[in-house]
Amino acid sequence: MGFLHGKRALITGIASTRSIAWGIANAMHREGAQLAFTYATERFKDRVDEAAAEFGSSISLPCDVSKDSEITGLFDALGKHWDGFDILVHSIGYAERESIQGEFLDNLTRENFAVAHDISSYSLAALAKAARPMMQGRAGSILTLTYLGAERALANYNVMGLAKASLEANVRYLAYNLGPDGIRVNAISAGPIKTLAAAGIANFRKMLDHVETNAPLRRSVTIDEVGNAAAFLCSDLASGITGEITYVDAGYNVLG
Ligand code: 0WD
Repeated sequence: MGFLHGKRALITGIASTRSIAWGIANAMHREGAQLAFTYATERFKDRVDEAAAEFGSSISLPCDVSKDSEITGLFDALGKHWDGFDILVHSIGYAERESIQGEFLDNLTRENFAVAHDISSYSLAALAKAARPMMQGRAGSILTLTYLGAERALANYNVMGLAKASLEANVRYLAYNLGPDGIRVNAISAGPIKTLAAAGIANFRKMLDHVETNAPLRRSVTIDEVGNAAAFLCSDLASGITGEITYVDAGYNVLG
C-alpha cells in the first residue's frame, strides 16, 4: 500500500506532460492518492481532462486564479465530488514575458509587478483560504513551488524573483496561521526544468547548462524527483514539517 493511500489531492498547474505538476500527480497517484485537477483556461481543458483520465480521475475543473469567482467556484464544484480533501498542490506561476528578460529595471512596470505577484503569490493564500473549510480535521497539507531567484539576484528572473520571495514568506505566514487547524504548508525550491513556463525565461538553456556543470550532482533534476519529494512532504511521513522550503535542485543552492 502506498504512503498516500486514503488521501485526496487537488492538483493545479498541469499545462503539459512536462509540467512539474505532472511529476507530482504521477508520484501521488503511485503512492495511492485519489486526484482532482484544475486548468487555468479552456486552452488547457483537453490536456487536463486527459491527464485526469491517465491518473484514474474524472475530476477536472476550471480555475483561473486571477479571478475570485473562479476560486470560489472551484471549491463549490469540488464539493459535489468530495466532502473534503487532504492535499492542495499549488504549481502556478506567471509573469509577463517581457518582464523576465533583459535588465530588471528596464522592463519593470507597476502592471507587470502586480500580475507576477497576483498569479504567483497571492493565489497561494487565496486558494488556501478558500480550501480551508474542506481541509478541516484531516491532517491536511499544502505545497507550492518556488525557485532560488527568490533569495538571489539571478539574470533574467527579475520580477519573478520578487514574486517568489513573496511566495516563500506566504508559506511561513500560512504555516503559522493554519498550524492550529493541523494543516501544514511547505514549498519545494526546484532546480531549473524545461517546462512551458520555463521556456518564457530568457537564456533558460544557459541556466540549465550552468546547473548541469556545477551542481554537486553535476546534473539537473527531473519532474519525477520533484514529484517524489512533493509526495513525501504532503504525506503523514512529513507530519513534523511545516513552513519549510525544501530544495530539490541537485544541491545547486549550496554553492557560494
Ligand atoms: O524550472 C522550472 N520549471 C521551475 C519552475 C523551477 C522552480 C520552480 N518552478 C515553479 C514555477 O514558477 C511554477 O510556480 O514551478 C511551478 C510550475 O511551473 P512549471 O511546471 O515549470 O510550468 P508549466 O508547466 O508551464 O505550468 C505553470 C502553469 C501554467 O502554464 P502556462 O503555460 O499557462 O504558463 O501555471 C498555470 C498554468 O497552467 N497558471 C495558472 N493557473 C491558474 N490560473 C494561471 C492562472 N491565472 N497562470 C498560469
